Amino acid sequence: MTTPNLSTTIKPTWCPGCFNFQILAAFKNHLEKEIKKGKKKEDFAIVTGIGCHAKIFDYVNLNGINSLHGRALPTCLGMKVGNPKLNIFCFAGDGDAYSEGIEHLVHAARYNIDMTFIVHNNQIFALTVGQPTAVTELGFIDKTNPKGVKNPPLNPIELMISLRASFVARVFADAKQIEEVLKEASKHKGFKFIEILQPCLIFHPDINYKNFAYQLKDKKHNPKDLNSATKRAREFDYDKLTKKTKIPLGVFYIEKKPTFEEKIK
Ligand SMILES: Cc1ncc(C[n+]2csc(CCOP(=O)(O)OP(=O)(O)O)c2C)c(N)n1
Repeated sequence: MTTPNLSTTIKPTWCPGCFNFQILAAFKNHLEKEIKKGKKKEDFAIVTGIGCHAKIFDYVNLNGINSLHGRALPTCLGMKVGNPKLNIFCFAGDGDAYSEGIEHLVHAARYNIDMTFIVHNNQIFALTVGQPTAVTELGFIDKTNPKGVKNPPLNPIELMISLRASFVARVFADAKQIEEVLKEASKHKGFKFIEILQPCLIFHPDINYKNFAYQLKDKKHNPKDLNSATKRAREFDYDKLTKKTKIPLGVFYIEKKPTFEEKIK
């Protein structure tokens, strides 16, 4: 079988060196491998929110919907009701997923929709030039917060585990790490939450994160252990980095349970 062309003719307008290019490359590689294994391009769909991350919609030659800011997940839900077999990859920013659209994320995890939700977490509203989101660190200053952010950041990994989301992972925006987690996630049926730490080179350039990270699999972490997953999730609170900061990466939590599609049959 020949591999269909997954590229479009649209030239990316991300900043040179933007970590979104790593996400794009990994996603296309993953799809190509799935198609080589026998899946059809039409088995997949792409859904995005609005933001820098959402430009990925223009660069991948797949059916789908470039949805509204914060409303990508209800769009996926509707698509799944219409076609439960569709393999949906939904891309959202942290503004999209954790600020504007947090209510949808909570319920998508509860419903256990069988789909993959990928958050490009740059801890900033990037497309609108750098306002803080729900995961921006305390004290961050911009024109909308001249005295600095006063509310502590949300911990999305801890939130997802507390909701018993059925697959919870976090990786750095490195194509190899992303491809690996997509491969792991493809074996799982249910709501697959994957957060990608994706520094924004202009408005939130935390490339330093790599130096604080460790891989959960190197610590023999068991993703079926809820208590251990919660403990690991609390190791990084998304606030300012200190000498003691540790950022666990990899699969935190996996739980097998009935999917939304099975429940509405
Ligand atoms: C309902 C709605 N609210 C606000 C906006 C304005 N807006 C467009 S992009 C954006 C920022 C997106 O930030 P994020 O989701 O974190 O993605 P990023 O640009 O960082 O990839 C905002 C606030 C909008 N388009 N629609």
